[in-house]
Amino acid sequence: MSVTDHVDLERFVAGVHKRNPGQPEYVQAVREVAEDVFDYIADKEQYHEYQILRRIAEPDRVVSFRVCWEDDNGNIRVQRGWRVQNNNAIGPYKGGLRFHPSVTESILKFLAFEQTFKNSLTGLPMGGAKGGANFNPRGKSDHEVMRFCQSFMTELYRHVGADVDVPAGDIGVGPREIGFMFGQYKRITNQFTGVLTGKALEFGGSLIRPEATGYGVVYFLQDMLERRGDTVEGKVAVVSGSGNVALHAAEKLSQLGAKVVTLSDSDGFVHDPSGIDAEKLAWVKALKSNRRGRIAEYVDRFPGATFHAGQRPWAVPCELALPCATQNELTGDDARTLVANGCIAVAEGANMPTDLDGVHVFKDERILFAPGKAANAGGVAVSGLEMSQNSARISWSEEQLRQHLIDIMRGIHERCVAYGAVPGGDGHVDYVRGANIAGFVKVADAMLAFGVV
Ligand code: NDP
Ligand code: 2IT
Repeated sequence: MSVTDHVDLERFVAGVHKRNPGQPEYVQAVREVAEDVFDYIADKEQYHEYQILRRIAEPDRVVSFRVCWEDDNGNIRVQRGWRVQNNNAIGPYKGGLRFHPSVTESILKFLAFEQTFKNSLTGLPMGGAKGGANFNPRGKSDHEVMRFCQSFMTELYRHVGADVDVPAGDIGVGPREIGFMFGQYKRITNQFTGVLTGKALEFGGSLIRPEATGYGVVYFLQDMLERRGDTVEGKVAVVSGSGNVALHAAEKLSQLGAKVVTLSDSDGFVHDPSGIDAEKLAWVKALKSNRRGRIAEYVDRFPGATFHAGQRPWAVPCELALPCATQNELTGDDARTLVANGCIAVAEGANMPTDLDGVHVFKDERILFAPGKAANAGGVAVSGLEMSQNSARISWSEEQLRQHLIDIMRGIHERCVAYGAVPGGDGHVDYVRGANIAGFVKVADAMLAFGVV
């Protein structure tokens, strides 16, 4: 990047900062994309003339609303809900809903911004959005969750629709919550349409959707390794999280012969040096879905393992690292530790789990580093396929969907290589740059076609 471009970049980021006070995650996500896109568009006048990056970094709209519900003791509770519709240049808004006490407008804006590029990378016609609420499902009864979801949808329904905006799950929103919200949407509108994805199979859900994000991350990791004549087989993998993404990533890694040695949740991580195999994973899945238990319980069931309270797993030596819990869970220091311990590849299952310092470490050290917007796109891709099946009122077979997922992940990998290959870099690919630019170009060119709107 030339000195002038760098000055322009800093000025641009300072403007984003000023216009979005108190929203550090949002500024971080925009900065990460801008670092690559500024360089790419330096000699492409029309993107400047039409202020494309400036426009993508201003959400189409941010809706926030009050969500009242009654708990089991008859207390009235008040939460805040949001839907951030970032950009619909290439298709209806699409992106998950997050229910977690840490949710803020900044977090949902960063997620909607990232989603815009991720959805573009899939090659499917989907714009970018995200939503959620500062509601904590932990410790709530099924009936409390139901009442919250119904109240949330009673406002959200005005802003979404099968051809307008199609939400799905994310942290704290799984099949149970999607079921409650779909039921309420159908009841209010009297329409049975594909307004949500991640539905159960009985009412329009798609096979493979539960597995898609985690499996897709591992397919992408395989594609990166394959380019170097390597595989995941026999390698030690450190995984964070123990939710939908983490458990399916661990499952696919283990099926392919890697040894997964950690899982985590917000209380800490478990380390099982003998490997978390299919049988142990089945136990964790049941723990998390049936009992909504904590990962610390793993060591009572499997005494060879240890629990590390309040810690993240990045100091455990490994060749593969898959952060699959939440944003900024892997810092620059963690990245340096991973590299020093011999880690050769990192694939992000979560959205923006590596902070900006960490991203720079991985880029500078030239390890294989797949950013979330590329590596975890399999989930939203199969959501896109769920939308297609709903529109056509058909259901594809597991085999068809599995092949689609593999093909889509391979396509994303190829787009990253096309835009991220480092000139004179002995075949090295900067996957962050590749994903940012490939994701940007499709959205930007659609926006150019529409003129100034
Ligand atoms: P789940 O709710 O199923 O699981 C989330 C996991 O992350 C849990 O183990 C949870 O632990 C842990 N976690 C959540 N917040 C924190 C925190 N603040 N600190 C430490 N651990 C935390 O969510 P998903 O698996 O669906 O999502 C995980 C990540 O993957 C998110 O970044 C999400 O945006 C991303 N993602 C999800 C997709 C999907 O299809 N579901 C698609 C693409 C990306 P605890 O139980 O203690 O909260
Ligand atoms: O971050 C994500 O891509 C998701 N949570 C999935 C979104 C979706 O619409 O399936």
